Amino acid sequence: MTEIDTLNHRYGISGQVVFKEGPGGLVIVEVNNADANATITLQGGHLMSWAPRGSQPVIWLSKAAKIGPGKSIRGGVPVCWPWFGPHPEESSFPAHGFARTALWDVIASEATIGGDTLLVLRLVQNDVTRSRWPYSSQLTMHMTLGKKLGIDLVTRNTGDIPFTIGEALHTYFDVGDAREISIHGLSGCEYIDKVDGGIRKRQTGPVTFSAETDRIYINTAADCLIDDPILGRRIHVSKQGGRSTVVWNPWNEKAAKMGDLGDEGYLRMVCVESANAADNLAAIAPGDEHRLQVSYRIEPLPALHR
Ligand code: TA6
Repeated sequence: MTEIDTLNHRYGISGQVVFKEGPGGLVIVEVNNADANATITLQGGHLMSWAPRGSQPVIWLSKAAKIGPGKSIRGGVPVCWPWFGPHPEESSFPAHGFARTALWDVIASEATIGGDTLLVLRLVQNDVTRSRWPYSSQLTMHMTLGKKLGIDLVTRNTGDIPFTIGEALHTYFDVGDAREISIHGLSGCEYIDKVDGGIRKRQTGPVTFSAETDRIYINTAADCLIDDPILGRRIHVSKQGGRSTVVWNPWNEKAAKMGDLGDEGYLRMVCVESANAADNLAAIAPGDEHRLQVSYRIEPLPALHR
């Protein structure tokens, strides 16, 4: 029995959860229920797409994404763990940690009575991960897929040494035109402006985009709203357990150098990342569990905001 056969036998749900070989030879799981469809690769525990039934996709995936073994995928919901950004000491370690390119396995699947699909994945630890993270820990991810998308990233300290993590659900949202959107919920928050030498500033009003934008908003538990007048919708980005929100769009010049964002792809995406980064790293004591939770949903953009 192949790995995919075994996965379908143990965790497949007829007509709702199907494991198959996907792009780049990666194992993917396709989720289809009455309220939504989604695609996740087991490499990275990486949700690549989510669309509520009858809606434009909410999660953006680059048409030029390079999908294959060991490669980070441009788009979807990359899992940044156990550090965010460059490793604080080891420049040879991968940016944003190793979870997004490591193998994850499935530990549960369920068709919930509410009509959602629940998938629970666990990071597979091996010599490579242990060489980069010398602590006893377990990382699991609980995805609830339906009219809303819920993701819980759960870190458990299974050893007797305390540790501190940086993390983010580095979500790429699909927008009609990044030049026309506005992000609400961060006004008054302090942020680190990575495009302006990392100096600290304070947000006034909504976040709008006309150039490369790369900001770590700190000490904020606020939900965010992405108002999109082109697609006529509002994306609610709710979080629990995250004290930072990262907002990123590479804009044209950086996008052109990246090679996997596609032509003008930067105009169709914005990253609003629920995180614990910079000043907000999460300390986890032995035996404790830390949960970073997000919930995304869409509604028509209220007429007043069009
Ligand atoms: O979250 C924003 C950011 O840290 C940017 O600085 C940029 O590096 C982006 O992540 C993408 O990083 P990646 O390693 O996926 O190319």
